[in-house]
Amino acid sequence: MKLYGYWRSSASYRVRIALALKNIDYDYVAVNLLKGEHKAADYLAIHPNGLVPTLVTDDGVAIVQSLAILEYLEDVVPKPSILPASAAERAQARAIAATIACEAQPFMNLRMQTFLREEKSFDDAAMSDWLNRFTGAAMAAAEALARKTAGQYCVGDTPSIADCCLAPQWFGAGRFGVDVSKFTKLAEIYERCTKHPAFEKAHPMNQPDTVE
Ligand SMILES: N[C@@H](CCC(=O)N[C@@H](CS)C(=O)NCC(=O)O)C(=O)O
Repeated sequence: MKLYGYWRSSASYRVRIALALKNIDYDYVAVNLLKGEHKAADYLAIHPNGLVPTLVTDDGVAIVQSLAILEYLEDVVPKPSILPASAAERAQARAIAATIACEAQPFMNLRMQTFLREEKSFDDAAMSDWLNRFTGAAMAAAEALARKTAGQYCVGDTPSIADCCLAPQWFGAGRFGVDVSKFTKLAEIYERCTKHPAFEKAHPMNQPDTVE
């Protein structure tokens, strides 16, 4: 398999965690977002929306959208599973993953921030308001959901797709100054994730394209 990603991209980081949890070997192709490589014609041919990540299977199928990639990895390498055992808990793990991936992370995106700063005159204070209002609200929802389902991790005692999304979100929120001080359950789970070897391997600071 081949993963097109960027070291600091939280959506790429989600997929790297799942690959590491499942011990799947893959080739990593760095797509430099700051140089606009995600908008190059050859990359748009595999990801029409010009975002990372993209996973290209051994059969040459390009799969986009990190949540779809996580589900694909679960289908082709079921063990160790990144979904809990019961149907209700699987839905709860997917719900936390979606709350983060669909409702918290998009507000932090490079294209969103570039548009607001360059075309809507957002300064640091306005950007901070924006991020804290919208990303903060979705993270508060994730916190409330995790409080109902968490054991050692977001749902039960095993890392799931919810944790694959939580760790990158926590990292990104820290980068962009989102106030996470009230999210004590997520903080506790994130701390546990940082000690897990798969999360460590997938961490942005440990990638071939990491810039110190
Ligand atoms: N929903 C997509 C989001 C992908 C995404 O937003 N990727 C970001 C990096 S985390 C990106 O490529 N941003 C480039 C840009 O905003 O121009 C997924 O989960 O894969």
